[in-house]
Amino acid sequence: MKRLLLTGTAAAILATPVIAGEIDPDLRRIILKTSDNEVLSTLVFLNDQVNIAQMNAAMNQAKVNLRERHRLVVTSLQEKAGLTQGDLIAHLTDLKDAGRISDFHPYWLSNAIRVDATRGEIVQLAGRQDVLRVYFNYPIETVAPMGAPVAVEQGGNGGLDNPEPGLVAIRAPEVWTEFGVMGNGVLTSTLDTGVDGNHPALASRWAGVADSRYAGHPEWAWFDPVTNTTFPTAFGSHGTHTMGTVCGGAPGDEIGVAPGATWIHAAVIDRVSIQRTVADALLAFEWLVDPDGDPNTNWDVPAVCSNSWRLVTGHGYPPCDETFWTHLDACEAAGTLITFSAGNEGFSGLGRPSDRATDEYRTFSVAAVDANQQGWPIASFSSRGPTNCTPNGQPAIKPDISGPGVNVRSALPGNSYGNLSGTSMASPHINGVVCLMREVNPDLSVDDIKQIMYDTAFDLGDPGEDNNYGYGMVDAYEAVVAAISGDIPMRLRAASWTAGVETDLEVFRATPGSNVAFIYSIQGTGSTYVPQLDVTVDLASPRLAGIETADQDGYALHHMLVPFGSEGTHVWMQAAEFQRKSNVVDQPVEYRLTLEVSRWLAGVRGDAEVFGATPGATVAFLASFDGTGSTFIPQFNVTVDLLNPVTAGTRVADQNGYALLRQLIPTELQGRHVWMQAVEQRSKSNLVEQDIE
Ligand SMILES: [Ca+2]
Ligand SMILES: [Ca+2]
Repeated sequence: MKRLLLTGTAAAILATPVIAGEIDPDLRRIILKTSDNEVLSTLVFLNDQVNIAQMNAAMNQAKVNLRERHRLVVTSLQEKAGLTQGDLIAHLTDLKDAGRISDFHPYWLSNAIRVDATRGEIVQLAGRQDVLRVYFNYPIETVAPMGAPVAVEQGGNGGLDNPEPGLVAIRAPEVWTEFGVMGNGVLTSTLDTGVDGNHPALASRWAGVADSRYAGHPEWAWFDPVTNTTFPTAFGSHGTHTMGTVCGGAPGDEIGVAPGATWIHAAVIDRVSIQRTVADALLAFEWLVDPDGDPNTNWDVPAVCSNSWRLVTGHGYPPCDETFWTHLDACEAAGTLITFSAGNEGFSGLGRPSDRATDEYRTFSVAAVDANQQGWPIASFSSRGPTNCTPNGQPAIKPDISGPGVNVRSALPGNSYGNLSGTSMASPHINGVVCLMREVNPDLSVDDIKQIMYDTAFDLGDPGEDNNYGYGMVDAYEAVVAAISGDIPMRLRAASWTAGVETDLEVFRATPGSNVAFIYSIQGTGSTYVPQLDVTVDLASPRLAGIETADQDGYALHHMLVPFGSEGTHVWMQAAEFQRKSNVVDQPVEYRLTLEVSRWLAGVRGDAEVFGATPGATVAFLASFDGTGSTFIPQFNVTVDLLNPVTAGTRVADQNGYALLRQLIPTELQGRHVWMQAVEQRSKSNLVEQDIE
């Protein structure tokens, strides 16, 4: 067992009994490396938090409009903070007056207080009854673009006649011309490095000048807690470029997806030498969710906020950290869709909070593709999934959606334009598509907008959702068409298909109370009319897995035992109800047993390993020198894919379903070709085929 040796004081501090709250494990590690007098910035979360998930579900069910959502969420959060923070604030005020802590700041978006203090004071605060947990207040930073901006001429590209390749790829110009929809009347936002408010692509649509309701209140449209400016200013080129992609458009040079939208901005990221932290971002989200400070108005609340920054491991920020999640959930419940760039770390993984996959919709994470190339290949730098930040720790697919992010031309401070690459450039494209959707359907909920984007995305890479592209390239045209109709398709989700194992088929957004048929095909896709349901499904020779009745939320679940016989092939699944059908899910049928065999060298010991067996079951390792075929093995009640199989050996699978056969390969087998398969009761593995060397 590993033993952690602690120096005297640190050990004594962490040995202090914690009565109610606790210190986050990462803060504990930091405390151990901190001296007694050093001031640490922390976020103290109170015990009593609004249950946003429950509130959001109730509002979804009641189809509460955005204005009412905004009011309910903001007032609930503010009331919670007001009712529960009094004692702690009084205590912190005393501590500050006595010189025992440096500073503190209360929040309401999450029921939390930033406290800057020495480790001794922090540990004591964590012990309070009203404290849930104390976190380190980590630094944050932009997803730095790949390389410096490459200046390009204004008007040399772009415009309605010659739009940017990225805009064409996501079909934004088709939305502009066919529907006249450009995001007019929609308010958008970003949290970034500031924006050049004089840039011709953006100046006229800064909400502070575009909308008379802001007269005398620039602070409702521009948030700068660092230097308290009152007019949009660029503190780096990043924020001007990303906002340009959202809604930029000097007349005749529309560089943005939604060049009719107005914008507000919080300049809280990478303020040059001033390090920004989670607490600053929390302050910005608190502003964003109600800029005019009046919960009864929601004209001031942006439809969407794209974030081209993240919390990184380089700063010690741990994977899957949930510190940040509550603020984002509150913003989304109040009606503002939040997107994050996946990150520019390629296969080394996703940034935080892009790595979160606690459900289908959070955190909405954006990959970058090269829209200048045919087939829109994934950018090499685009952070790949999967993630393990899931409720059960099992891997989940990330990111969620793709947008153009290679050599994207947009605005740069000082009336110029330039190309940048990065997932930072992809996320604003998604922001712009949300603006277009909200223009045609202002009350679409955040979850519905994301679902429509998933359903209408142009699939790239491996069929279906994948760890490079998510659901694929966002399709502004199809997304707007779906938003106009408001008909959000029924959605089928299928767990993995493993022969001989029970699987779950889930349907969302069925008609409440209707009969949902779960169907599958092992013959591929086609077009088959189903008279009982009066619907034409997209499957060839469909088979019925079962019928379930959708509940009041339109949810239906079917458990089925995946039949043997199609292992190693594909299955296509679809759900249908009267006159409606779901998406098609296309999956490989997996083997329950996986066989792995080392190289066979005559005269040398060879290993054959089986994974995924039933613990305690007898596993037979079969070999055939006659090739593949179809042979029924009565003892195991299974038909194997071998001709004239011989049993190389049997083993009992251990508690992890693992079995190993280690055998000397007879020298006389040299030069032969062998096919191998493993079987247990009613289950067989993949085939392994090799030459014996
Ligand atoms: Ca308001
Ligand atoms: Ca795909």
